Amino acid sequence: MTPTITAFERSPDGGKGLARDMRVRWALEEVGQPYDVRLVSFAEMKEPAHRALQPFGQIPTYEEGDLVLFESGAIVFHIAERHAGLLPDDANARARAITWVFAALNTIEPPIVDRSMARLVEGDKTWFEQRLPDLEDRIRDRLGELAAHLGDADWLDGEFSAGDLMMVSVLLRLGGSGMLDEYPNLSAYVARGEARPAYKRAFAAQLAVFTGKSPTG
Ligand code: GTB
Repeated sequence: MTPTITAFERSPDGGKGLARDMRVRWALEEVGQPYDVRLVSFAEMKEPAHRALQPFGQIPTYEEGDLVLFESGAIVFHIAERHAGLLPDDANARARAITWVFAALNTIEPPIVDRSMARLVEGDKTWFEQRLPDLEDRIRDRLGELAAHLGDADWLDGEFSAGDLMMVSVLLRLGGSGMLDEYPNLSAYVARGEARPAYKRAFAAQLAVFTGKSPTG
């Protein structure tokens, strides 16, 4: 059964792939599962019909038959569980890969989101420029720790997994900040993720929503 996901009708990032449907698209591309996309406006996201799928009135959602999921982490985990390619077969390696999904969402993403939200909501306040270094130092603490763990490995724990997919997706949210450049092994890690054919297909598909052009040209 072909699943349907939801995405922004018009993403505020202008097609940079930063909205959270991108990680779901990437996971579906990695496992070779075709999918449909239903685009929703900001107004539609807050309507009862969408809230029945996503109680918080957000994207992405995932519908597959009578299964409805929300939360990008839960959706990616579901895809990884149902298809080969994103989780190792070995039980312990699988548990570690899942741990990295949680680490990306619970340990790395929160300070990155704090910085983005501060910029969005408080960017015009007089005290914003004073607050920014603290927000960025909190991100740097985590990036330094992550960089130390990664070392010169290609991926966080052996083969590429859902943990890497989620971590790269989260780190990409720092694009334009210059912060990733301070950690050359993390920059290279993110570049390896972006170089994956599945990532490129997912990126082209979400960009096509914005440009109106077909991803295949
Ligand atoms: N925890 C949920 C999940 O992981 O699925 C969070 C979902 C979420 O935050 N969805 C956002 C949304 O629907 C879109 S992705 N927001 C609308 C609302 O809450 O009313 C967050 C996002 C939005 C825009 C950019 N951007 O423009 O760069 C980046 C990320």
